[in-house]
Amino acid sequence: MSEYKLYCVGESGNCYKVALMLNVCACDWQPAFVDYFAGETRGDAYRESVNELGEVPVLEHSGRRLTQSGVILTWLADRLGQYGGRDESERLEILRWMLFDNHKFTSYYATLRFLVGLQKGPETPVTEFLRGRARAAFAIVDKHLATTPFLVAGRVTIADFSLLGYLYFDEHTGIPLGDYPHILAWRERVAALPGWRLPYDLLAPAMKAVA
Ligand SMILES: N[C@@H](CCC(=O)N[C@@H](CS)C(=O)NCC(=O)O)C(=O)O
Repeated sequence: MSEYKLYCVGESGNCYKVALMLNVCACDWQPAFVDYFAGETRGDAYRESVNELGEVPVLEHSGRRLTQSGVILTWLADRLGQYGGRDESERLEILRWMLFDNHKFTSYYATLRFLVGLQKGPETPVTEFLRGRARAAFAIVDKHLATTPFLVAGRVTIADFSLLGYLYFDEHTGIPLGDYPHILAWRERVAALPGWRLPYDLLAPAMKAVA
């Protein structure tokens, strides 16, 4: 049995954020498949025994369960002494970007990708709204990255893993990343880390098709 167990869904960028951190830190970890598409996270059993919030990712370590990718990333950075902030100012900057990610960057983009890229639903006022909000968040990040190679402190941190969580998936969203050249270059820089893998390579065992 591995040291870390990650309850996850293969298609989830929120899970990928944590899987990527575990992998680039060479942790001994294994994915545990959660059948999101069959409603497992919405069931009482999952909410009572795994996560009352009804979400993945959940990281289990030594009998303890942590949820929320931002919390998990922060905990791992502290525990492993890697990819965290080196002083209060850096730690607050990382937190600032991860809060922005959870509210404005991942949230709108992941919902858009779910509706358009995974469910392959039609264009609606909702998808139009989500795309507009995601594009606004992308523009903010692209502008920030015009003057720095990584989001915080000029080096890779958990903030990068958080905001990049959905940007290595290739499902159609109607937002060409080529519109954001600094985001594209940043995505390549992070992909050069030893231990970096594409999402479906890291999370393949947590996908229904292969479980
Ligand atoms: N802010 C959370 C978001 C987690 C989240 O939304 N997870 C999705 C999968 S990507 C989920 O489990 N959804 C289950 C549901 O809404 O029923 C995090 O970063 O961990």
